[in-house]
Amino acid sequence: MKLVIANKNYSSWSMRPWIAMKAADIPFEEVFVPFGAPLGNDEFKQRLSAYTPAGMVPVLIDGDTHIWETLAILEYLAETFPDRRLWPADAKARAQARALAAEMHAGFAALRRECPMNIRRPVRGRELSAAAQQNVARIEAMWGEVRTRHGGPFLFGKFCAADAMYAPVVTRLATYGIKVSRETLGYMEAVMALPAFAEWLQRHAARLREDASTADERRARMDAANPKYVLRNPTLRTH
Ligand SMILES: N[C@@H](CCC(=O)N[C@@H](CS)C(=O)NCC(=O)O)C(=O)O
Repeated sequence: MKLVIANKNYSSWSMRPWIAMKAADIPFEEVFVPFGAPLGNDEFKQRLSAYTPAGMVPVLIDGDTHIWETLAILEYLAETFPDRRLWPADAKARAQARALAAEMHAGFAALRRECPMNIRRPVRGRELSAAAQQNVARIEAMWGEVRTRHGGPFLFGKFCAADAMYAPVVTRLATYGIKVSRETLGYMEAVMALPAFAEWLQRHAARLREDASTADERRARMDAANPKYVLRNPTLRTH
């Protein structure tokens, strides 16, 4: 299986199935398509068109089948690897886990807009609009309710697809210094302590290092090939 994702710093939708697959120990090959700038640029869409005409990551590829849309990917993984228990075993818990996942998929627009995932950003507080504050209150209430019912440390006891859906929200609450309850912090700690979460951060850091050394090499090559001062303005070259 292959999972097509974009930049680990920003791509919250990429993070969800990636974390789910790592946490459930489902092997896959990662295919990285960088966002570039600005978001939605032609080169990104062009590169991605090899995997999906939908123009967005993530995409799961299993043989000749391409699955786009995060919830569909998680469902496919759960069906393909039933022993990994990506959804809770109990039917009622499973229905609620799906409700939480769907609410994340369709909702919390204000929080998503005001606090985009940005792992590299130094932790600094941010004032939230009333709408985003309501989103946070709803998320905390929902997490609290299911964790109380199922005993934690994850939403439904053991890690499941609903936790994967909320992993980027955990980073947002942390990055933007959003004030949350002790219970919420307990959940955030559980998610951040996942080896899969740590691996996402490590891989992100490794790519930053790689990009930095590529930039250094490029600079060194330029310096070696060019004299220190080059008049690049073509009108000056005519003199
Ligand atoms: N509904 C989609 C959302 C995917 C999505 O928004 N992906 C973003 C990256 S996090 C994307 O590919 N954006 C590229 C663009 O907007 O051009 C899903 O659940 O997979």
